[in-house]
Formats: sequence, C-alpha cells, structure tokens
Amino acid sequence: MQVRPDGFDVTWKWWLPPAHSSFGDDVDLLFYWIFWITMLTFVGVEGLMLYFCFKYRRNPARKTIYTKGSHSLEVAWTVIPAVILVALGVASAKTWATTKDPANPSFPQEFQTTVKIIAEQFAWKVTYPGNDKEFGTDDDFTETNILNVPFEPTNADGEVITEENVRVLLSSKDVIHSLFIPVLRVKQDAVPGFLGNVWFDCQRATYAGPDGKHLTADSKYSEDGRTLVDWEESYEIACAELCGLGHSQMRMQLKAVPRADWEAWVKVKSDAAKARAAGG
Ligand SMILES: [Cu+2]
Repeated sequence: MQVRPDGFDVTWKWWLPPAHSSFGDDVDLLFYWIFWITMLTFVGVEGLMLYFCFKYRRNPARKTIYTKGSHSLEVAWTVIPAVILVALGVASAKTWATTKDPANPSFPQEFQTTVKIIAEQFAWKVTYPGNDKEFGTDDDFTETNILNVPFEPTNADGEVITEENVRVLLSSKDVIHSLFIPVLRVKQDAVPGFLGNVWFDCQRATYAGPDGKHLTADSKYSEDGRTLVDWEESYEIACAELCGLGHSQMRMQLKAVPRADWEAWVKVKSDAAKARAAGG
C-alpha cells in the first residue's frame, strides 16, 4: 500500500491508477465487469477453437460427414451475448446519466467553475473566463496545456464538504481529438464544429511536495502567477484519439488545488489579461 502524506491511498488497483473523481469508482466497477466478461469469453472461444483444431486435425481414416449445424446452438450463442449486452447497458445507465446526461437529476445542477478547451494539432488551448466568470470579456485568459482547477474537499467519510464541479466546454479547431484524464476517469471526444460538454470533480488536491503541504495564496502569487504551474506534481491529460504525427506529444497537465490558491492564480492571470487589453 502506498499512502500520500495527506492520507490518500495512491496504490494502483491492479490495472488502474487511484480514481480522484466522485464517479471514478463506478466507472472502474463497470470497467472490471466488462473486462472479465470479455476476458472469459475470449479465453473460452479461443480455447475451444484450439481444442477443435487438435481434435479434428487431419485423419485419413476419418470420413467427412455432412452437417447442417445446430439451430439451438445458434440461438444460444445469439441470445446469451444479447442478454449480457443488455445487462451491461442497464448496469451502466446510472453512471452514464451522472457523467453525460444533463437532463438527469444525478447530473450536477451547478458548476462552480467553467473552462473552455479547444483542441488543436497538437495542443490544448484552455480559456478561463477570468475574474468576472464570463467568457468573451477582456479579462479572459488562455493557457496552453495547463488545466488548473479547484479541488473538492471531502471529510474522512468521503462526503463532499464544498462542491467543486468543473464544466469543460470542449471543441476542436481541426481534427477529432479526445480529452482523456485518467485519474478522473474522463474521456470525451473533441469534435470540430461541435461544442461538447464534459464535467468532473476532483476530490483530491494535487500532491504538492514531499511534505504534502500546499502552497498558500499570499506567499506565492505576487509576481507572474506562475506558481501553480510550478507545482511539482500534476496529473497527465492525454489526447486519446490518433490525430496526426504529433499525437503522442499532445499532453496537458492537470493541477487540482485549494480554491483560495486557484482564485489567486486566476486573479493574477486575469488582471494581466485585462491590463494587456486596455493597453492596446
Ligand atoms: Cu489530438
């Protein structure tokens, strides 16, 4: 077991890194169900095939027979996968609604933070609405490959103390890209000409250093607001859609920090953008 100084267990669960979003564990459970069902099917089908290859290998003494196949067998191998698929669909409906369906009550009604991400070959342009929280104004600012968000504090029982739902308005300038944030279990295509809607909450702050202490707003944000960017740790965001030669370099850093720190960073960036706009 590997535990961070803030008490968060960061042990990989067999295949997947620790999940930081509120819906992460649900996504993982579905992943494991689907994985084991397909794994057993794969081993069963391939095993049978190998067995038959061996059993019915060429034998000059055996006479070829004519067979029309088995009707009941065909019904069985059609109905069983169909039932499994429907069952998986039913099992995933709730998680799907929570993560993707704005009309569903379990989809967040309120977003404390909204950012706009435009994917392009081969970078992510992240626009923050700035101090006034409105897009299209002078204090908006755009960062390349940097996604900073406030994290959502929880108590010892994992209950949310203050909601920090982040909405991402997602689109692409050129080809189809895919925003993939493994620690949050978020993956969504960025499609040109279409403004997608993704949301997440990050329930753990980025681990900021060996002592596990977070930088404070007043000590670090006076000059150019780069401090958040300089945090030692970050979570990787990848492009998960092969989008051209630079696809593998299309990476972004996610930092989840306390709201006060985040607001201080936004203020520095936003004030600078506004000053630039006023100066011509
Ligand atoms: Cu891409």
